[in-house]
Amino acid sequence: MSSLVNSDDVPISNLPNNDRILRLKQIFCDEFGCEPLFYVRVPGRVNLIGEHIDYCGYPVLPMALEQDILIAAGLINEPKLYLKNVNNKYDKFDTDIRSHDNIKIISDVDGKPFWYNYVLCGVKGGLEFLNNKIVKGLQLCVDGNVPPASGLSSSSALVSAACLALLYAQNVPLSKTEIASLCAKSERYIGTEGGGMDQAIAFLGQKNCAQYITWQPLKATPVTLPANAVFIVAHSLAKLNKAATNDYNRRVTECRLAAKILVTCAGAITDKKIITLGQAQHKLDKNLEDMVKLVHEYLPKDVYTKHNVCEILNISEKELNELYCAANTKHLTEFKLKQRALHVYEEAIRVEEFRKQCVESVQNKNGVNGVCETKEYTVHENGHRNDSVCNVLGQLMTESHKSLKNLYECSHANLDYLVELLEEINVHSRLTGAGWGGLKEESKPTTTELKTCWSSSYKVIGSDQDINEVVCVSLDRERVGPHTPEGDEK
Ligand code: ADP
Ligand code: NG1
Ligand code: MG
Repeated sequence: MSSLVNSDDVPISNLPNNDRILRLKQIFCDEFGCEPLFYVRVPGRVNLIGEHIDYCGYPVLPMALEQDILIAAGLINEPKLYLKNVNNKYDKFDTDIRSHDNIKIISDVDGKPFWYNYVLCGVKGGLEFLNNKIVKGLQLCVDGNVPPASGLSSSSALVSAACLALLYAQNVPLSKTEIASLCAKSERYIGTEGGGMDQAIAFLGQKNCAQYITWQPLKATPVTLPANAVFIVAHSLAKLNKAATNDYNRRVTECRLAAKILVTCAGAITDKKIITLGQAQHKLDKNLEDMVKLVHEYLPKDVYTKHNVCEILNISEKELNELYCAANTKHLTEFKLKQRALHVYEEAIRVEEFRKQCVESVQNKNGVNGVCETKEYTVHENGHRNDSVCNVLGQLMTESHKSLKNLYECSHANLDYLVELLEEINVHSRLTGAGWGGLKEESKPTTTELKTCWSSSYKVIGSDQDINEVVCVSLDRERVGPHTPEGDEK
């Protein structure tokens, strides 16, 4: 008998595509010679707003996707892990899982992680949590349909599904917030020092709403989106495996240094501990707007050398490396502290505004004290009806994108091009996820290719669904029209 372990308690009959389960089951049987005992399913996510601020302690606003990582699992009596992927481009793998110390997460010669490293992260983190007390080994067969390395968090879905399978196999129950935090910690074994947004929404996402995720303690508050807002996810055709470069950790390091300098220059006493930009705000007892002013005052330079930072903080280079850097950022000699800190504080302001607009729009729709209020619409020059709430949300997304492009420098030429094309048709859009992308400028897709990808790869997600890298708010549902993307359920 099979059972489903789902990060959102969906019964097996409600799985989006049962053909997929049957195929996965068949491949599992062919590989391991027996039927799977249970299935694990963890979704990808799209972040609506609040990019690169989770690791600074600020709230974010993602929603879970229908696209997921699905794992069929079997139990064995030896402490081993056997791994198969339905996609043959991913090699089979097996390893001993007696102790988390034995699980080594090593990348290939180019520094790119092997796919199974993400599974190993989940298993290693789970074993550590269980003090290596496991009663069963695992046979896992993985089937993922979150576009990989595209900003929709395929990595965290894979890490989290593996960790969930290990815990379920040992019959260890954890609350959703506990397992989300455990998976955030586990994924750091891949080398990126992430903030926890992806694992949080993977476990705490709910149907028909986004989640306002806050930290310490981890909490998710549902946010209902305006009924006529349509969110679309499109792929810019640029991909990047985030753990293969130090782009992500460089930003984490820069934010830590900026936080420490702000607090030091403002005369607050700190010990040597790392503090986030959020903790800096808390320590200085300022609002976000004041923090923006303090950044201009205390971090005026465009570029800080390591020597500059050491002088301001009165520490040695060795201390700076040990306290604030990740393994792959210790060699860096220059940092952009003003730009990164400005993005973080201004993006945190945008998240609050976005959430406020959503909450107020629902209150207006339901009416305060039961009295239904009439919504006001303005008509655009181009004749389209313009809902003011959608317009404000869209503008916040546009500002977010500009900031990610110019201050955080994590966009990509393809993505900016797609954003420009959408602007022409009066659609607001932004990058979602960590960003970047590996294609070189010369391989930039043509307008036709991008337009094709735009019109063929999206799903409407305002109420329940979604797909990839640029998120767009359209002004109203009629303008987008009915759409059945390829492979969608009929
Ligand atoms: P993302 O934005 O999707 O989280 P990451 O760079 O963090 O991108 O992680 C992408 C990596 O996750 C891929 O390069 C691959 O190693 C792994 N991965 C994602 N989906 C799958 C899958 N279905 N099967 C195997 N590995 C996967
Ligand atoms: P992606 O693009 O899924 O690798 C990363 C981080 C998030 C968050 C976003 C940027 C991990 C696992 N994920 O997402 O925590 O910082 O970038 O907002 O590190
Ligand atoms: Mg990822």
